[in-house]
Amino acid sequence: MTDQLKGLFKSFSAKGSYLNAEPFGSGHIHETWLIRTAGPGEDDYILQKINNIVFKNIPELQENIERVTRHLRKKISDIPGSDIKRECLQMMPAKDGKSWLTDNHGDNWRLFVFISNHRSYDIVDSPDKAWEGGKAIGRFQALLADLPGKPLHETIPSFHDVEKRIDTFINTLKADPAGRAGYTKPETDFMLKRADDMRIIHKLGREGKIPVRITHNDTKFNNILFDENDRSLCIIDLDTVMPGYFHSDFGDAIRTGANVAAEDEKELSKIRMDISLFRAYAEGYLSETRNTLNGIEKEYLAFAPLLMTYEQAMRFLTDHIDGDKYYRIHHNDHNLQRTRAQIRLLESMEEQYGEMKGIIEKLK
Ligand code: ADP
Ligand code: GN1
Ligand code: MG
Repeated sequence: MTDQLKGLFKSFSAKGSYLNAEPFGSGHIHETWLIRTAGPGEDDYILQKINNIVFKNIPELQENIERVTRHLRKKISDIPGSDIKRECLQMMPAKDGKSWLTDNHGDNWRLFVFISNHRSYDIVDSPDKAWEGGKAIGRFQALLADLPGKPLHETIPSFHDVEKRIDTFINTLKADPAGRAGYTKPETDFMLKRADDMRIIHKLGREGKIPVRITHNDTKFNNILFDENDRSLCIIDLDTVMPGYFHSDFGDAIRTGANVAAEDEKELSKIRMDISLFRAYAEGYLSETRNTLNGIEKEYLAFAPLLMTYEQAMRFLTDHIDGDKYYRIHHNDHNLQRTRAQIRLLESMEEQYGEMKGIIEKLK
């Protein structure tokens, strides 16, 4: 493997002599390696094998990231005092000029400059970090609002279309390819009972009351990197930047950034949405987006975390019933454990929904 990674690294136009490689991060989708270089002052790199079951059209995927990073680079460079090297993801081209390369097994690889001295959090432990995260996502959305040119490609069709997710779930349940539908009945019933309530944001979207904008679509908290002083630094994982509703970004960040426990916590009693983290995140987010969001978008902001937690529980459960084809798992029942944790988190949000609405009402 080491020889292969070294060979791949050398096929990119990156400065620096290869020292070693190690698996890196806790992402669920790609195979990610940190490539260390030997010389002092040389950049390190992130080498990724792109998951081509999840992303079926690699040229379109890469074209989106090229356009988005080019635009962000230009805008962030114009901000006085910005540190462009650490505030914007940078992809290095392969020696043939393309932004990815295909190896002799047909796997696709890409290389990013490693953002040095960053911190990354799977669990958020203070309102200050939550506020920073909210501000970072709001700013990211604002920076992309004037992306020039044609619409971005839909890298995963209907990614946050909960109505399609519900249909896929029901079809998977009927097909039951791994014989798991029987024992997951309690979780299935929980999901189906809430299905109708979850359609509201998409209904408002269809009616033109909530606009389609450019969104990140995977605002899991560990996709926001922080600096040594715990100030937000850079938004990464740009694979799903495409047209969407702001609610997806707000909701998914709360799902991961206001949960006091891990996304897959086994001990369900440890899982809870912390209302002070919710408030801090919302404050940071609205400090950037207050003047952009329309009245109906604001009215449904408090609902977004419930929707995204529901959708995530359904995605994990669908994958479990389907025989674990989508997410990287670390043990047999991992997707079921993740489902149960998300269900518990959703219950905690439901218990606090009145308070969440009150907070947004005051802040908006
Ligand atoms: P996945 O879709 O699998 O989550 P990511 O693109 O988020 O893949 O990368 C996985 C992890 O690798 C991230 O959570 C982060 O820890 C790390 N990472 C990715 N890109 C960079 C980068 N340019 N600099 C530093 N760390 C990075
Ligand atoms: C995946 O790529 P990563 O690990 O940041 C997934 C998200 C899920 C998340 C759940 C492209 O995010 O949609 O919310 O896992 N990304 C994709 O942890 O499906
Ligand atoms: Mg990620």
